[in-house]
Amino acid sequence: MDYQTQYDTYRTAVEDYLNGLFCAERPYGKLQEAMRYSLLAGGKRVRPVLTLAFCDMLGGDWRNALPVACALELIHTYSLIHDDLPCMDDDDLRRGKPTCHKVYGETLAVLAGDALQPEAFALIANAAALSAQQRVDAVAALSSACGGDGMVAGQVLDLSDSCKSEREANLLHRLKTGKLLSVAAELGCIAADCDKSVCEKAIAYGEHIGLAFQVRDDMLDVIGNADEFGKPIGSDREEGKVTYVDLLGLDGCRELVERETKQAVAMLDGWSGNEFLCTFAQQLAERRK
Ligand code: GRG
Repeated sequence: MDYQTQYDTYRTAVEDYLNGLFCAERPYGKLQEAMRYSLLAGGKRVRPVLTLAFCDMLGGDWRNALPVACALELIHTYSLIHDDLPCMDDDDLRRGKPTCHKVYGETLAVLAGDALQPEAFALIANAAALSAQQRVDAVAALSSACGGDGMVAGQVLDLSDSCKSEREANLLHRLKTGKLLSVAAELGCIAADCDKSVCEKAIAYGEHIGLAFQVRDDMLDVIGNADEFGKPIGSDREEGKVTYVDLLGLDGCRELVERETKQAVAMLDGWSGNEFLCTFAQQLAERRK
C-alpha cells in the first residue's frame, strides 16, 4: 500500500469513529453540537494516525487502537478550543472556519472543551479490545502528557511571555506540542502490547517530530499561505510571541527541522514495516498546513 493510501485508510477510520460520538439526542442545548463542531472541523488527524501506525508497525491490530487514538484527538480538540478563547490566544479562525467560541459563545466553548476531556478517558476505559492493564497504561500516559507537567504546563509558559531563548523555547514546545505527539506514538505501543524499550524509542521518535512540527509551524506563520494554513499568516508576531524564526532565522529553522526529522527516522531503525512512519516524519517536515 502506498503512503497516501495508508494515511487515508487510518484517517477515514478515525473520521468514522469520531463521527459516531456525541450524536444521541440530549436535552442540553447545543453542548453536543459545539463538541462535534470542533471535533469534525477537518483536522489533519496527525496524532491518531500516529497511534494507529505505531500499533500497526509493531504487530498489533490497529483497529483495536481506535478508541485510544480518538481519545487523544478529543484532548487535542479541547486544547484548540480553549487555546482560541479570548482569555488565551483570542483567535477567530481555526482550520479556515470560525472558532468554537465565535459560533457558540465563550461559555459553551469552555464547557465543550471541558466535556471533551473526561469523554476522552471514558473512551479508553471502555476500549473493549484492550486488556485492563493496557487501558490503565493508556490513561496514565495520556493524563501525564496533557496534564500539569505536560501540555497545560507548556501553555502556561507560552502565555507567560517568558520565552526569550532557544532553551526556553525548547522546554515550552516540548511540553505544549511535543507531549501530545510523543504520547501518540506511546499509545500505539501500548495498544500493540509492547515492552518498555520499544515504547522508549517510539516516544523519542515523537519528541523529535514534535520539535520539528512546532518549528515548521513557526515557519508557516511567516512563509505559509493563509488559505492552506487555515489561519492568518503573522498571527504569532502580532501576538508578540518569540518564535523559532525570531531565534534562528528561516535557514536555521530549516536546518533544525531537517536534523530533528533525521533523528526521528533513526529511532525507527531495525523495525520492519517502518516505511510509513519514515515518510510521515518527512511529510510533517514539509507540510504547508
Ligand atoms: C489550552 C491547555 C491548552 C493548551 C493549548 C495545542 C495548544 C495548547 C495550542 C494550540 C496552538 C498551537 C499553535 C500549538 C502548537 C501545536 C500545533 C501546531 C497545534 C495544531 O495542531 P495540528 O496542526 O492541528 O495538528 P489540526 O488542525 O490539523 O488538528
